[in-house]
Amino acid sequence: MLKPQRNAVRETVSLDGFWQFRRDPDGSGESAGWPAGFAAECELAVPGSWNEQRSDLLHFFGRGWYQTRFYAAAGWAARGVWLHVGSAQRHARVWLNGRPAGAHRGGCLPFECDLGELVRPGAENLLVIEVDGSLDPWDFPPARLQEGEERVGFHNSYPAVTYDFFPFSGLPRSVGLQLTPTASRLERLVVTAHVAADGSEAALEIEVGCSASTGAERDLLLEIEGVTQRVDIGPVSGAVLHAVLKKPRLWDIGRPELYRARVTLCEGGAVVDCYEQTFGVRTVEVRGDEFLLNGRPVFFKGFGKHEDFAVAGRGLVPPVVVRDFDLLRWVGANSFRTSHYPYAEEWYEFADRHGVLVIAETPFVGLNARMYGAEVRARARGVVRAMIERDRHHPSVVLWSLANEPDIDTAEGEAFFRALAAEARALDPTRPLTYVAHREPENNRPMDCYDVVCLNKYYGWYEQPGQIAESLAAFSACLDRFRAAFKKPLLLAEFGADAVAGLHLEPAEMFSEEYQAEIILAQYHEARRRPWVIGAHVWAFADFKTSQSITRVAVNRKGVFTRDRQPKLAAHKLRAVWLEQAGAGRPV
Ligand code: BDP
Repeated sequence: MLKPQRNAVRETVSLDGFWQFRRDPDGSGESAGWPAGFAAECELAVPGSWNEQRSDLLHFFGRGWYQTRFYAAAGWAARGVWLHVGSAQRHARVWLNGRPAGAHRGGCLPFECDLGELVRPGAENLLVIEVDGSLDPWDFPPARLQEGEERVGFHNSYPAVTYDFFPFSGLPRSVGLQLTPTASRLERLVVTAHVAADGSEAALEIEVGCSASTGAERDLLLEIEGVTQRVDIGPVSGAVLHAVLKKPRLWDIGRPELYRARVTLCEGGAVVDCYEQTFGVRTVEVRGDEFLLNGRPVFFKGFGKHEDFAVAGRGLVPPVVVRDFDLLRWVGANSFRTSHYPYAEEWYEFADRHGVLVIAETPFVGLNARMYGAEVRARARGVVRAMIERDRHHPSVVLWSLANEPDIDTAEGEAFFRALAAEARALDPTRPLTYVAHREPENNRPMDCYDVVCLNKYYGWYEQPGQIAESLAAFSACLDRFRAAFKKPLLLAEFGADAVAGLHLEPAEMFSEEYQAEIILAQYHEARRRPWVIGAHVWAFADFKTSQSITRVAVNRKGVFTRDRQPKLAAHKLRAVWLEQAGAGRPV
């Protein structure tokens, strides 16, 4: 699936705006005829989670129906018309003019529906999307604890989910139409660059997928950097093209060199579609104890984040994207992790354009023994496939994280994580793999098939609370245990403490800005003493909304920025360290 784009051949129609909305608490909407239109209860903004837009929706986790109207021009009769939904949290069913158009399960990746046969040209069309925001215990991530199930820290919270962030619902990303001249179109465009050892050239492999054969003779026109080639592919639906870039400009941290590959699909000599894929040329490799970008070692400085902002919830707010990247630059970070799910594509595109590294994560958080059976495993593989397919063209994505803090205590669990690694590696042999561990090495046996050990540890917070100096020894010993067990480079993926902005205590005590700053700096320096530690990501970039519990004061306050993106003391301290290190010529 290609992200919609507007170019010389393709048109897009944005459906973002205010949609009509109605709750369907008992699930009777379909039988009551809502697919053909319903009497609205209120209006909601798309993109946006519904929960914080209206007070009465904060804790609504049922089915919500959205509808909007768009006008289709008469000329649409002959054209390809696809609906693209950036994400529906958590499951969706779609109708156009009362007729079923598609369905999708899972809330963090896009889906599309072919509207070609359903659209009414020269008329107004009614689009209805039912979003099932129920807390599905079998979703990725599992949105509800099962009877008798406990996750340390997350039990006794409301709503009781298996993870530490609010289970926002709704349509958090853009919704729009993609129009192509005919129903034949390009469906896939993957550019892989193989850089010669001496950097003198890059061999490009361009995989092109088209919609099913129409029997017509097809040819593809490939344009990169002003060089054009035409390839006759016959009546088939895919081809692999090759090209060579001489003296490629390498994409790097702070040096966002990008290229564009334009592919035009012709049938019987007539142009039927065109797509432009942005890509970068760079190498990533884990060698010995180092993570190499273009052959040079990288130290990851940055954060785990969330898609989270007041009122919009998980909804995409473009000014927040700009602000977050500006703050990453301000604080001297070079990277972030899309904890704990794939983000809106705009985040990765921005990272590509600004030279920021991304650790791209699956929505596999809160997994435990009950999630490792055959059905879930098959679905999980599908999610990995969809994520890699969606995000593989981003040069900013340098590491796939296949899970956050899974509990792997059974043979089935081990098999699950070994199979997942094999799947990801087969799909994308160009990037290293990790998953984010917690607990102890013996709870993380499958780590031996991953390239980098990512580790979350909260010494001085959940363990040995209030004792920064004392907890440092335990923290160090833990890093060393993981090193001894796996002999791999280690990235400290989460560490930190809650701080209530404005709370100052001397001497530093828990929840004060001083305590947070002190613990982050102490652990950061301790970790950096180890040559095999390849990065430190503070948890978290900004405060973010969670379920309610006695351990969360309205939001998780481990952000070094507040939820409205203002720095706490820790952000200033990190800035001093990170900018000084950059100045001293240490690896960035
Ligand atoms: C870690 C989780 C993260 C939480 C964090 C915390 O990976 O999602 O928000 O703990 O407790 O275990 O703040």
